[in-house]
Amino acid sequence: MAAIEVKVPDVGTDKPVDVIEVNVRPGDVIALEQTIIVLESDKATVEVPSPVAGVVKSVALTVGDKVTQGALVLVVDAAGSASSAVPPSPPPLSPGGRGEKSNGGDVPPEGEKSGDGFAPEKGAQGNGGDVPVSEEKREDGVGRPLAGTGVSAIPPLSPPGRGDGGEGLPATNVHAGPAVRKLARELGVSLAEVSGSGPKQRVLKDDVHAYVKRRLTAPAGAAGTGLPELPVIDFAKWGAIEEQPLNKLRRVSAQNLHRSWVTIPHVTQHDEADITELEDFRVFENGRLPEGGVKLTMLAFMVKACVNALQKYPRFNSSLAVNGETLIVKQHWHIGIAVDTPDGLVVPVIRDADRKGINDIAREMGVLSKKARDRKLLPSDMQGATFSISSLGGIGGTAFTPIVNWPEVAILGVSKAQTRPVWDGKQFQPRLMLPLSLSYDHRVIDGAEAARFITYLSRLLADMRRVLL
Ligand code: CAO
Repeated sequence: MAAIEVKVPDVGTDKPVDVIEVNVRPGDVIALEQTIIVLESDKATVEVPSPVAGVVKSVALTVGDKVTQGALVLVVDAAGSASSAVPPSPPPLSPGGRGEKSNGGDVPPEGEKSGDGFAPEKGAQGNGGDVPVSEEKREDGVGRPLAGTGVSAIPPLSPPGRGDGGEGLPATNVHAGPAVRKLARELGVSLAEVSGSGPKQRVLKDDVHAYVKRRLTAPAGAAGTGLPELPVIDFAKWGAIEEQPLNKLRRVSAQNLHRSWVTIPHVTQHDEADITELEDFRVFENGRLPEGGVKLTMLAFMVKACVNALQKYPRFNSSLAVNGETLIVKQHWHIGIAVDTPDGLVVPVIRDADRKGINDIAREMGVLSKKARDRKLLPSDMQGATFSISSLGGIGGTAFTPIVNWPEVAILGVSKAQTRPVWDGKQFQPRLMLPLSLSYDHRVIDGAEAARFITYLSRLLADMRRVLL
């Protein structure tokens, strides 16, 4: 192995130029023509390619240094080479533009050479001006159909048309070197969206990597849905209006509901339970309540039946990890109950419902719904639910599609029970039928499993003795 000194090539000016990126470190294995540093003059930036392949022994420059031709850049251990090497002079590149590889052999495109050998900033994409690079000319394949498939290649992370990386349009206001622009294009990142941590807010490679990492690890949905922004509409154009600011509860629950709706693939499975006997029992029990006794509600029975069904079908009592790779199955059964208040919807939680009797659940629900309406719920009263129930049965309706209360994976909607004629095989019988609507996260729960869950739940409600089995 010979130690080769790599020096700054002729960059077309005698004036010192800034070192704005150092792309290698001691110990790195570098390839021939791999970019080792990026230099910047007043007018443009160029990548300096390595004239040798080998292992970097030492790096003589740091970001911020000013250098002229002949300054030492690196010492590289390379076999069978001379003891000193100067990289081929980079062509007068425009940032991120044509000839990005800076292989020195390229003839500078006509009309791009500026006085100091650096290309002018205009036409930052190197296509000779502000004209977008046509799809055929894109090197990175973004937006082009994959050969023979008719399917588009990986779409850019950012919406198109917002600068570099989108549709090949120049991100003219972004301060970034060619290597960074190339990287951004390869990753489909719009540099306009990346905050630069370098001098003068220059975007560095690390900034692009950090941006991609942030986007990939952001909770699903938080990184944007890709939907076009909603236009602001002036409704007063069509008649009188009154603007009512939303209170904090409504604003927060709107955000949560929206996030759940756009990030969870919802399916709702409907069924009905014959609660004729259960209702008779409930009414009978309530009729002989002792003084100050707690009224048994249908919802309290629902909670108990749901816990039983959740124990039989544990995936319904789980959460999907944010990375989408793990299912967290909970071995505690905390049931959230949607409560309608004048200020908006809240979901207090009945903890450890598996260990409580129906009377206790009914009592606790009474306490929690009063606290909700008196605005006395604490944040801790509303945390940790593993499954939720939303009952509109006291109001009316035949079915609805409740929205899964993320991070839960399922929610049961209950509508108004009605006495209906039900065929028993010989004749119609008047039966009290309770409509159930089970919404679930289809990433976690299959349709067949949901059908089994709701069928099982209906059977339990038809004969609550099954809960004891
Ligand atoms: N079918 C028919 N009648 C029902 C019923 C059902 N499924 N559920 C309750 N009822 C009747 C009860 O029998 C009771 O009637 P009586 O006063 O004659 O006995 C009445 O409705 C009130 O019932 P309840 O006291 O048991 O209260 P509830 O269980 O219906 O509801 C609560 C409690 C807190 C869930 C409810 O007050 C509430 O806030 N519901 C709205 C929840 C909501 O907004 N969900 C939507 C979320 S998504 O936007």
